[in-house]
Amino acid sequence: MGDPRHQYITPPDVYFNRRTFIRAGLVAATTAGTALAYRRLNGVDLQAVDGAPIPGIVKPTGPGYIAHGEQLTPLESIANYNNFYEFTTNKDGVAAAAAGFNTDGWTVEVGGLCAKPRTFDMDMLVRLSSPEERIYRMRCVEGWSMVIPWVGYSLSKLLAAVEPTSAARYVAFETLLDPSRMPNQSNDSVLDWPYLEGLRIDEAMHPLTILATGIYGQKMPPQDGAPIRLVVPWKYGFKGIKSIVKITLVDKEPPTTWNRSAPDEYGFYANVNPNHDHPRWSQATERRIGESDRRPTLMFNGYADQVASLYAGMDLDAQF
Ligand SMILES: Nc1nc2c(c(=O)[nH]1)N[C@H]1C(S)=C(S)[C@@H](COP(=O)(O)O)O[C@H]1N2
Ligand SMILES: [Mo]
Repeated sequence: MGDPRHQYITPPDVYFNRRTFIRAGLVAATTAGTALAYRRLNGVDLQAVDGAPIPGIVKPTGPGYIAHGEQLTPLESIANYNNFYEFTTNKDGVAAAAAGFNTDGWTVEVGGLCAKPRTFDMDMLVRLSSPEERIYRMRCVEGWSMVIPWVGYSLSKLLAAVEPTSAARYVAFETLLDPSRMPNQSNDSVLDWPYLEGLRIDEAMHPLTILATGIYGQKMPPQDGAPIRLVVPWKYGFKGIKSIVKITLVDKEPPTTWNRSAPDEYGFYANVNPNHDHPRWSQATERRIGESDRRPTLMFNGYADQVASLYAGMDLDAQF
């Protein structure tokens, strides 16, 4: 707790009284590709979201792929209340700080313990598999949640393409390191850059684990992790590393940014678990963006039927 960087995660009760929130959910969802006027809500400038529509989105119905019965969080809320510390630690300010983020010529280097390491450009990544709509709950470790219609496909498709060897037991992910494009990376008191994440290989191969290149049927806005980010719906949001440039198959549990920053607060697994409180707040409930009452947090964020078997025999509270 002596690490001054802990201040960057705001305890839930503080930020929920802040301006954007209460009304954010009242803003109507916009349709994909619609140009929005630049709007102000409760004094906050809302960035318009006007990404190019993604063609050919399919809607497979695998278990957990669509959060049935959940109301979608409006696009404006998803795109104006963000955690993306490379730009700013102010959630309301990420959209403006990331506007114009240049992803031209983006590549993702996929290598390590595999037979066919390769560097993919975005065209190759987009063509690798049909874009799928996945409507997932997202639960941030800070105690808020959203329901987000992602566009992407299972990470397993990409991993299969590079043919992991039997020695590959984990997958390590890395965000772009470029302070000229991600200005808060000039500030090394925020986090150690680049942002790092990791999964066990079976977690990475699970069909619910996706690489997302869009939301609401359109290309990913910069603030949500353009051009490509990870989404692991049964884990806390910080596992969903944004703006990925490198994916490496490795044999040992890789270092992860939040675990290194505060090992007693953020574990490697970070499975959503209402029974394991954060040292500084309860994880039993959450605030769904746009709702006023807190709701119970679900074990594995409601994906227990799909993923609990991955952790058979593990002490889930020890593996926080
Ligand atoms: N590179 C990078 N990835 C990141 C973060 C970050 O600061 N940097 N924040 C994480 C956290 S804490 C959350 S809750 C989600 C937020 O995603 P969203 O802004 O698209 O809702 O992104 C995660 N991925
Ligand atoms: Mo988060």
